Amino acid sequence: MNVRRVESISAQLEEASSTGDSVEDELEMATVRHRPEALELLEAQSKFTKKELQILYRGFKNECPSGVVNEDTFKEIYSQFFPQGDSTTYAHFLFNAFDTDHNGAVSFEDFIKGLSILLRGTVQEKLNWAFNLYDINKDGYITKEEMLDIMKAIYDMMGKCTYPVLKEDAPRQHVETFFQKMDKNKDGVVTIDEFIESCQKVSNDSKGTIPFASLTAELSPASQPP
Ligand SMILES: [Ca+2]
Ligand SMILES: [Ca+2]
Ligand SMILES: [Ca+2]
Repeated sequence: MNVRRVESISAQLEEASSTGDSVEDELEMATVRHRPEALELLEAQSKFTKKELQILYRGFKNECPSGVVNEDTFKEIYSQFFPQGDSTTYAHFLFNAFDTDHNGAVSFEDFIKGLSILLRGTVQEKLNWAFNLYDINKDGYITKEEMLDIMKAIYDMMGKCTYPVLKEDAPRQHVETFFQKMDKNKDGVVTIDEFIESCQKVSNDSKGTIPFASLTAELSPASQPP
C-alpha cells in the first residue's frame, strides 16, 4: 500500500471517529452481535480501538460485501489510485503481503493487521512488513531478481506518462544501487538484518521521516536524480 493511500485512510479514520453514534449502532447490528469475540481479538492484535475497528469494518464491507477481498478486487481498487499506469503487478505483490495466511484472500483480519502496522506500527514492524513485501517467495531473503521484479512493477504503476524519459534499464540500475547499500556482506541476497540496518540508516539521514515513507521514496523513480 502506498503512503498516500495510507494517509487518506488515516484521515478518513479521524474524520469518522468524530461523527455520531449511528455508525456504531449500525455496526453493532452488522458485526458485533455476530462476532463479538472476533472484534475483541482484533482489538488486542492491532493498534485500533473497538470503535475504529467498527468504522474500518464498515468501509471494508462497503468495498467488499462478501467480507473478503480476492486478488482481482484488490487490483481493481488499486488501479483507481494509479490510473495513469499499470498497477497490476505491484498490486499482486501487495496482495500477497496483506494475505498473511496465504489462503488467496485478504480477510478483514488480514487487512487490519496490515493496516495497523502501516499506520501505527513500530519502526521494526514497518520494516518487517516492507521486507516481507519485497521477499516475493517469502524464503527470508531478498534477491536481486525479486528486487528487480518489484522495481519494474513500481515503474509500470507510475506509468510512462509520468516518467516519459526513463531508460529501459532504469529499474536494473536502481536495483544495483539498492543492493550496494543493503547487501553488507556481498553474498548476493539481503537478509532482514541487513535490510533493517540499512533502512534505519536511511531514516536517520533523512531526519524524522518515517522509514516506510523514506523507503518508498527511495524505491520510487521520482526521487532518483537524472
Ligand atoms: Ca488471507
Ligand atoms: Ca526471497
Ligand atoms: Ca547479504
